[in-house]
Amino acid sequence: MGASDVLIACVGKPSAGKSSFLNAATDATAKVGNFPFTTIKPNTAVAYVPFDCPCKKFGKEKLCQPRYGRCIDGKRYVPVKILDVAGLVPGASEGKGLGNQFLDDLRTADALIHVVDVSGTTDQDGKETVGYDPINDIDWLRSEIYSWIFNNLKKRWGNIVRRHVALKAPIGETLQTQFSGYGSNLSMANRALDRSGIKEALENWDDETLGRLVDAFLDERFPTVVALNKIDLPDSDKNIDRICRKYGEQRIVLTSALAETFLRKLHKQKYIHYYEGTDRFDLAEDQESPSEAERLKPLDEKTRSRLEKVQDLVLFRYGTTGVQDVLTRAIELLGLIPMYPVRNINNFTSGSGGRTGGVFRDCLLVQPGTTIREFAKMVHPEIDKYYQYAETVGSRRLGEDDLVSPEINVISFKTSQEIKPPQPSSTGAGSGGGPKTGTKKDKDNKE
Ligand SMILES: Nc1nc2c(ncn2[C@@H]2O[C@H](COP(=O)(O)OP(=O)(O)O)[C@@H](O)[C@H]2O)c(=O)[nH]1
Ligand SMILES: [Mg+2]
Repeated sequence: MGASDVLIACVGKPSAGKSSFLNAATDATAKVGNFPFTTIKPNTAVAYVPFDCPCKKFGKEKLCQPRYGRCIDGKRYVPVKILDVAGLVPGASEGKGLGNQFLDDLRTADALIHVVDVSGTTDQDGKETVGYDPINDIDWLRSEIYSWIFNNLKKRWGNIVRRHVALKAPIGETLQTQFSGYGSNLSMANRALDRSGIKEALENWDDETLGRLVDAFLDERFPTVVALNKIDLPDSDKNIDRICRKYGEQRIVLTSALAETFLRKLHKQKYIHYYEGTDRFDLAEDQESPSEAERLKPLDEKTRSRLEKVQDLVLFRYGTTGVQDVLTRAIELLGLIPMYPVRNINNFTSGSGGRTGGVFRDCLLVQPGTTIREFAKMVHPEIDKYYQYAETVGSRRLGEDDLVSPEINVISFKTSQEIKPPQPSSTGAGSGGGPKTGTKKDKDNKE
């Protein structure tokens, strides 16, 4: 994975609906290749996460011109990668171990979506059944990852403590040496330690203390949204209530990958106009005087009755299909801030070398805690090299140690030399100056 891309991994037992979720989340209507990612593996897809675009606040909706993704009436759809992680088989920690491919995939992920079949119609191996309790699946994934990390630490604990004492290292650094293999960085290791509330010296930790640390590390390293999928099936209802009561609603989203795929397909085929992420769609008979391009086709009886079913079982009951909500929730858990670098802080264009480029052309998802100077480097290495100062709306100057935030998400960098525009490449994926989705990983790796 490119160090600067946000990657969300879909995990879950076989037949939970991972591939269906990926399909549903992938926008078939977007232009092919309309994203900045240069490498897309076969089991990876690109989804678009909505944010409020500043074009709305500044009355520039008509001029807004995203280089990647799109902007519809002030809703900005920013590309992120999602990965279909197959190969998670139950009973792994009792001998079989988590598969290597599975662990490799996990290491590259910024956040996880745990897809759970909430209907109880598939057993722990993904085989058809009735009345299976999906709570088993939820607990099971976390305990698998927990055991993987706990056992690895435990095996080497004697050595870890000896080395720690000999080097007189801060605890965070000792832990990071152990956690780096899971895709951690120093600030993450330190946050895990803080979160655990552990105050004892490392040499006095017992298994319970170590367990608390691993728990805290899991929360920091693998923020997880649980997608309770297949809510369209009749048996789902009773399980949903029970699960939400047990786990709280913060990390749980109800989804029907099937319903979302169906709605998007009808949209693409121009039978309906589906407003993604809502409970609304238009039919041909709802249109008053559509332009030729917008005109919808009439539905046949069979499709119409399927659509009514989706409306009754999913949209009316739960508000949305949940697919977009899962992605939004994952980005929220990561705390990523959409940042909009522009060349001209007055008209928000990004032209260079005499050309005028689109308004709010670029959007980067940035980790909280990133400084303005670090952000400059993410936008373009040459901006860092020739950096003079940064300003936000109203030509207000920012310090290079100020932190990025939603309040100052439109930023222009002044440099001592003109920055060359990125070379357009054949894939449309700019390498140099293209908008990147930055995560704390790139930043911390350079610490
Ligand atoms: N009713 C219903 N079926 C679904 C839903 N999502 C997936 N499925 C079905 O569940 C089965 C397994 O889905 P798949 O995406 O292949 O699961 P994976 O093994 O986790 O990738 C397929 O028959 C899907 O059509 C859903 O939201 N509702
Ligand atoms: Mg699959």
